[in-house]
Order: sequence, then C-alpha cells, then structure tokens
Amino acid sequence: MPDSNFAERSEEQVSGATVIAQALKTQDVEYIFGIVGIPVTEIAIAAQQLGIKYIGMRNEQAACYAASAIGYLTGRPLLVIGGSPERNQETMGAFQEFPQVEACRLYTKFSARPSSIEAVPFVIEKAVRSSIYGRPGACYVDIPADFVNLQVNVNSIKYVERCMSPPISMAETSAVCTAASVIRSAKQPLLIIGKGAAYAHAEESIQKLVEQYKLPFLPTPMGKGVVPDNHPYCVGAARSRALQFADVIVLFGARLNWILHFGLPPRYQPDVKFIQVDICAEELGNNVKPAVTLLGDINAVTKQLLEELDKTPWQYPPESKWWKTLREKMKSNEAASKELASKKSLPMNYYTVFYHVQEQLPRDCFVVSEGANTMDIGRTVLQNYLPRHRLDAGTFGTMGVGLGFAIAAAMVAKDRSPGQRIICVEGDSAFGFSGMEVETICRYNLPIILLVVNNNGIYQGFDSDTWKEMLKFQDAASVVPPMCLLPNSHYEQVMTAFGGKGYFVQTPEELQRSLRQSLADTTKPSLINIMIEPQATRKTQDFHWLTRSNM
Ligand SMILES: Cc1ncc(C[n+]2csc(CCOP(=O)(O)OP(=O)(O)O)c2C)c(N)n1
Ligand SMILES: [Mg+2]
Repeated sequence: MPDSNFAERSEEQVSGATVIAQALKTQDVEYIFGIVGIPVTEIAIAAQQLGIKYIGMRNEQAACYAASAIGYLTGRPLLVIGGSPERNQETMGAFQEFPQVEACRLYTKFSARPSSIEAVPFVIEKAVRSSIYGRPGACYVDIPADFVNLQVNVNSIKYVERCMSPPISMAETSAVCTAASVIRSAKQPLLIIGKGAAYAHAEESIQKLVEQYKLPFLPTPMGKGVVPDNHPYCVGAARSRALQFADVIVLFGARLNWILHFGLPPRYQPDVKFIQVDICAEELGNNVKPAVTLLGDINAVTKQLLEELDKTPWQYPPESKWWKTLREKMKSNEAASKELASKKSLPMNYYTVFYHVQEQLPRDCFVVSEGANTMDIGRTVLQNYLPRHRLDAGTFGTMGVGLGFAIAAAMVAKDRSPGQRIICVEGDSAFGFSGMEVETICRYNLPIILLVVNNNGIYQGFDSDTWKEMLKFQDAASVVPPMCLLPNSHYEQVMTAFGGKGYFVQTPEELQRSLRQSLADTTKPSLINIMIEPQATRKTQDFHWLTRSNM
C-alpha cells in the first residue's frame, strides 16, 4: 500500500535518547562524564553519535568533579543528568526510586524533571542558562526511564537555541569613583586575586592594574596564575604579613571565607578597608562591612577601575615602607623554604620533593592537587604562570577531586592545546578516594602525570618498623592510629596494572630521573610514587594557614 508507506516516511520518528542528546548538543555541551546503566546508556550512545565526547568514569563522584572542572575551564555548564524510574511506577517503590529532584534542589541552582519529552529542550536550556548566569553553579535535570526509549515524531520536538553567553554587568559609576579614591589614599594596599577573577578571564585587566599602579597582589589557591606567580609584585611568600598589615584590600572574585580568615582580626587590621569586586550580590558584605562594593563582571569592573584611576597620574610608590616590609618577609620565608628543600637527609621532606618537581614543571602545564600537607605545601612551591591552570580541593577541601579534575583538564588540553601536560599532585590518602580513575586515565590515554606524595598516612604516618612493632600488641583496629595507612604502599602499581608507567622513588635523584622520563614519554600516562618522611610537616607558621583542609 503505497499510501501508508508514504505516511510512515513523512512521520519520521526519533528516540527520546536522541532528543535529549540533541538538546544538550544545541546548548554546546562538548563533554559528558558519567557511568551508564539503565536508563541512561542510550543517552550516552546518542550523545556520541551527535559528536559529544563521552568519558566513562569509574565513580559518579569523580564524574561530577570532572564536569565541574570543565565548567570552570570552558565557562559552559555543570549539568547533572540523572535517570529516574518510569513515570507510571512513581510512588510504587520502583527500582532506585528516590526523590531526586527534591534532593538536588538544596545543592543546585535549578533542579527539575521535564513534564514530557517535548519539554526536554526547554528544561535543558533553562538548566544551562541558570548554571552559567550570575555566580555559576550546578543544575540538575531528571530523566524518567520511559522518556529514553520513547519514539516521537521529529516534528513534535522544538529545540531551543543555544542560550547566550552571560550578559556582562558593570558597577555603579559612583562606586567606581569611591573605590579609586580609596585605592589612591591607601598606605599599605593589597590586591587579592580569587578564583572568580580567573573564571571571568580578567587576567589582562588585573595584570595591567597591578603593573600600572605598582600594587602588591596575592592570589587565592585557584586565583594563582591570573598574574604569574613569579611576577615581581606577587607577595604570596609574605601572605600572612600582607593580610595582617594591609590598610586597603581589593578583593577580585575572592570570598571572605575561611581561606581568607573571614576578613577578621587578628589576621587583619580591625579598620582595614575592603573593596569587594564580585559577580554575586549576596556575597557582598559577608563577615565584614566593606568600604566599597563593586557588583559586576570582574573583568568589566576592573576595566572601569583602570579607566577611573587613569584620569589622574598616580602610582603606589615602589620605595614605600610597605613594599620594603613585604620584600624582607618574602626573602626570609623563601630562605626558610629553600633551607628545608636543600636538606639531604632521607626520606625526603615535602619541600625537597616540591623543589625538584618545580624545577622540571613545564611552564604551560596544569597543576592539579589535593591532600592536606601535600596540597598546602605544594601550593607554596609549585608555580603557576597561566590563568585557570591550577585546580585544587579549594574552598571545600574535598578529597577525591584530583583525578576527576585532572581528567577534565586533560580533555580540554587534548582538544585545545595538544602537547600540554597535567601534573596531578596527590597525597597518598587523597589518591585513594578516586584511585580507580587511573583506569579511566589509561583507557583514554590522557597526558597526565600523577605524583603521589606518600607519607603512609593522613597528615602523617608511621614507618614500617613502627608499624610492625605496633601490630605485635593487639589487633590493628584497636591500635592503628586513625591517620595511618599501610606503610610503603606501591601505588605506582595501580598505574602499571592498566598499562601506564609506574615509578617508586625514594631519593631526589630518582625523583628527578622519573619525572624527566615521564615528561619525555608522551605516549603514556605515569604515576610516580614518592616516599617521604612519614612524620614530615610544614615549616613553622606565624598563623595556622590553609591547614583547615586538615579537617
Ligand atoms: C571527602 C573528604 N573526606 C575526608 C576529608 C578529611 N581529610 C582532610 S585532608 C585528608 C587527607 C590528607 O592526607 P594525604 O592526602 O595523604 O595528604 P598529606 O597531608 O598526608 O600530605 C583527609 C582524609 C576531606 N577533606 N574530604
Ligand atoms: Mg599522606
């Protein structure tokens, strides 16, 4: 019957999975990280068919960490897509039934279940837009199982155009004038460059501000590299001193949370004037009353500030007492770190390890890091020269993020600047959280070099003799201190198990050699397991610094 054939052809059907994938593609989603299972497998396959890259991970947590790093690196969203039971089984105790939309609402900017397959493109566009407008954050879209295998008429689906990039907002002119005059009147100024500045791509304007007016600056952990760490105006090595005695502090996308000691004494002067530059209105005035608030896109607002300051010739005097104090403190702190780094005793300490790593670190590499001492000390020694090239456990101090972050950075590097390497510096405990992602790294053959800084524990551990002695007395669960991990674990074998290169190193020479080989070998990922003194710690601090990540 020719007529009915014709009718079939004109009513082209498309699967629900393809509709979902096409809606994502239309919103410029480039990468999906996940683990498949019923009912989401088909979505991943459909996405690949449309040219979206799908990276199968070993744990959903790590997949989310990877996707969040993609959001940070590319400015496009972190969207979580979850499968849920078929709608006609809802409330009946269906397989894995759980109030997912409600559960996610507390932790996302937008959480919804589309009411029909036709509504999917609208909900996905809204989720993407909510995710990247204002302060960025995660969004959740719930997909009932029965959507995936539906067959619908192609003509019944209307895709929503790619949402526009976030609009650029600028600060009030009068506030910009006030800010400029507060900066000019500062006796001991300090700029703090936060993750928000990196996300806003404000590197050029902020570097101009630093250089034109000769202002000292301090990066927050993920603000590192917006202006290079080796810039002569970087006072990272005199962090505590700079915070404690500054009289005017300009915050560029940096929150006054625990990382910045809430902006309160004794870490700051009680009358310090804060100028807050932030994209998020709700952030302004947290913990202290700022002198000036500049609400808007950090890059745009910095340009406004530059324009205002440019009106009258001015620069902060390079011969000021403030610069002298900061330079002296930097010198003595750098000398103390150098001394620790040059210690020849074995096992090595953290400083020796990072000193040797820094020597070989490619200028354009990504540095990913997590751990307690490993991350805190590594951050002070390992330099970043480019913006958005450091990813670490940051504000939350969540252990387990490192491998996901490294995988995301590797995907971006492979696609946008081939040849770039990812150096992922992990504490031995931190490594354990997502350690099986080494298989993922090997499966996709990603340009990652993992360094496991191994002290046999969380913050500190025991050497193998102490370990053996200890176990003579009672069973392990009764005597082993909660911070201890098995001594001398061969984490490098996790890498060799999947075909990558593994190194077990105990001396500076072995470390240098294995790192050189890993950097030279562009065909395979590597893991260097670096044994250090189990009781090694940080050098003495004037104040308890970022060691909150110890919690
Ligand atoms: C998800 C999560 N669980 C637990 C912690 C508590 N914690 C903080 S640091 C850390 C590990 C530190 O040990 P390691 O990674 O070996 O670094 P080290 O200090 O020994 O160099 C842990 C478990 C955390 N921050 N996040
Ligand atoms: Mg450790």
